[in-house]
Amino acid sequence: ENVVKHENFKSGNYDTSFIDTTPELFFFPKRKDRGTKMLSYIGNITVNGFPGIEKRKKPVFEKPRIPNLSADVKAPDGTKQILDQHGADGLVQWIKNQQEVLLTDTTFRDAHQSLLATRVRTIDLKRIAEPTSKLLPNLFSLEMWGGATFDVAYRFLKEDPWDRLLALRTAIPNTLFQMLLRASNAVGYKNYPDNVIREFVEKSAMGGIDVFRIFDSLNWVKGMEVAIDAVRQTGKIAEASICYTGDINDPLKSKYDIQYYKDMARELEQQGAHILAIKDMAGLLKPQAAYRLISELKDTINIPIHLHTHDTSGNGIFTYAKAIEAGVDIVDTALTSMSGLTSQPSASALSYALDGYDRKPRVNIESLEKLSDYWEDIRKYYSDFESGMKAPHTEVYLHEMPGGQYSNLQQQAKAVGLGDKWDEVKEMYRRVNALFGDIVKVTPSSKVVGDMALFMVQNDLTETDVLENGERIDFPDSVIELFEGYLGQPYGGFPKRLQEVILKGKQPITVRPGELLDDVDFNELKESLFHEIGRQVNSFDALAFSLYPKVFLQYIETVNMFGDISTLDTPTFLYGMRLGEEIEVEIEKGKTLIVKLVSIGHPGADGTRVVYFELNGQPREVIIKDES
Ligand code: 3PY
Ligand code: ZN
Repeated sequence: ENVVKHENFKSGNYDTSFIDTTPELFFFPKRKDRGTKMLSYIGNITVNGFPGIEKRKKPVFEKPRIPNLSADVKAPDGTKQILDQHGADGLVQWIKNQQEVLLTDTTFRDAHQSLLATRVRTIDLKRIAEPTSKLLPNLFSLEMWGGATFDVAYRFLKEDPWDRLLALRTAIPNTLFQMLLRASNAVGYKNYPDNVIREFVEKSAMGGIDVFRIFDSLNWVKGMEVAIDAVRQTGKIAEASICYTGDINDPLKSKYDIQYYKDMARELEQQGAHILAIKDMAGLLKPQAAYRLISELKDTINIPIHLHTHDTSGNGIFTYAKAIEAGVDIVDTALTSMSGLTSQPSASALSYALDGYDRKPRVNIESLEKLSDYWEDIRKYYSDFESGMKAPHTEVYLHEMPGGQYSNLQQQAKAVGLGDKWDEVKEMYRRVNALFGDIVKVTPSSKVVGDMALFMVQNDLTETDVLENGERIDFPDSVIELFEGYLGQPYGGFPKRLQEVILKGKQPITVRPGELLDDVDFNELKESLFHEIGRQVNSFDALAFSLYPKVFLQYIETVNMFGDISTLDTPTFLYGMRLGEEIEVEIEKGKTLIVKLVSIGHPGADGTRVVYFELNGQPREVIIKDES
C-alpha cells in the first residue's frame, strides 16, 4: 500500500531499484487494527444504512458476469500505442486517415455519472478493466475520469480518484484514456488559480490521461486558454469543446446560431486544439441540425471532430447517424446496459444501425454484449441512485438540463425536501435559464441554474419577485459568484437589471478570474496539510485539497476512522451485511479477511449497539451508535 501511494510511483517515475532506494517506505505508521476499522464501517452501515440508500435488508445479488478470457491472451495494441509512438500530431493524422467512425466508450464515466449519480466505485471498474482492454481494442478512447467522478470519489465513495486512474491504467495499456476537464474549473465548481490548473493537468497526464476534453461552462474561449496550453505542454491531446445549446435550425432560438458555432470552432483551432469536441451535454442536437453543424464545421476547420451527446430524448442514434453521414470522426457511446436515457446512445445499437454502411465502426458486437452483461449486473447494486426515468424525455428540448445533472439535481432536490416537487423544479430550471439571458448550461453554470431553481421553488419566488424585490433577497452564493463574473463571461453578457439586484452594489469582474487569483504555494500547502492530517502529503493529496479542502479533510477523517474501505465489495459497502452472512475482503494483494456477521445486540441506554462478528474465525465486537 505504501508503495502504490508513494509519490514517485504515482508519477510513473520509478524503476526496479525504487524500493531499495526509498527506505521511508518501511517506516509504517503505528498501525491501528485494520480489521477492526473495517468491522466498524460494516457495523455502522448495517445498523444505520448508507446516505442516499433507503435503509433495508441487504438484497441478494447475482454474481456479476465477468467475461471468461484466457490470462495468456494479451491485449492487442490500440490507440495508446499510436499516441505514444507518433505523438499528438501523429495521432491526429491517424484519426483523419480512418474511414470508419471511431468510438469513445463512456461507461466508466459519463454513463454512470448520468444514470447513477456518479456512484460507481473503483472496485467495480477494476474487475472489468482487463476484459474491456482485451475485448474492445479498436476504441478511440475510454472516457474514465474527470467530470464529477473526482469530487464524488472523495465525497461519497470515500476513495481516492488517483488510485482509480493508476489502477485502470495498469489494467488497460492499449486504449487512450480520456477525461473531462472543466477548463479553469478543473474538476470543481469554480475557477482555480492558473498554477492549480497546470499542476492538475500535469499530474493527470502523468497518471495516465491521454485525451483532455476541455470545456468552459459559458463557452468562453478565454477561460479555456490556460487548460489548452497546459495540455499541449504535456504532449497529450487537447480536445477543446464547444458546448452545444439551443437549436441552430430554430429561428426562434437565434442566440446560438450556426455562425456562433463556426466562429468558436475556428477560435479553438487557433488556440491549439488537436480535436474539436461538440459537447451536446443535454442531448439537444437534433438529427438534421447535426448534419448541418458537422458539415459546416468540416468546411470551417481542419482538425478532427468528436461528437458527444446524451440520449435523453431518444433521438441519439438518429443524431449520430446524420453526424456520421456528414463526416464526424468520433462519437461517444456507452455499453448497452449503461446506455440510453440521460446516458450516451448504445454502441451496439449504433453498430447495428449502420449495418451495410461503409463508416460502420470497427467493434465486435459479441464483445460489446459480453461487457454489457457485466454492467447489467453491476447496475443493480446502485439502483437507489437511479433517477426513476423509465422512458425517453422529449421535454429535455424545453428544460435543456444536462444528462449528467439530471440524477444529481434530483438527489439535491430530495435532500432539501423538494423530492415531490421535481416537476416544478424542472420547469423552474427552464425559467431560470430564460431569466439569466439563455446561458450555456453545463457544470458549473448548470449547477448555478439548478441552485437558483431550487431556491425559487423553495421560497415560492417568481421572476417578477426576483427582479422587483431582489434587493431584499439573499441569493445562493453560487448565483452571486456567477453574476460577479467568477465563472467567466457569458455570450452576450449578463442581463443588467438582474445582475444589479443580485450583486447589490458589488462590482463584477470582466477579466479572466485566474488573472486575479494568487498561485497556490504547493510546498507550503503540503507542509501545513502534513501537520493537519499527520501523514505524508503527496502532490495528488495537495491537489485534491486545493480543489476541495473540506471534502478532502472529511475523506481523510473517514479513512482514519474506517481504514481503506475501497476494498469492500459494493453490496457490503452500500448495505452492510445480513445476519449470518460471510464475506471475503481482499485488503491487499494476497491478503484476505473473512468476515462473518454473527449478531447485533439491542440498543443500550446510551443508544449504542454491540455488533458481533467473526474475523478470520476469531470473535470480534464493535460498538456502534444507533442513529435511528
Ligand atoms: C461534467 O462537467 O461533469 C459534465 O458531465 C458536464 O456535462
Ligand atoms: Zn456528457
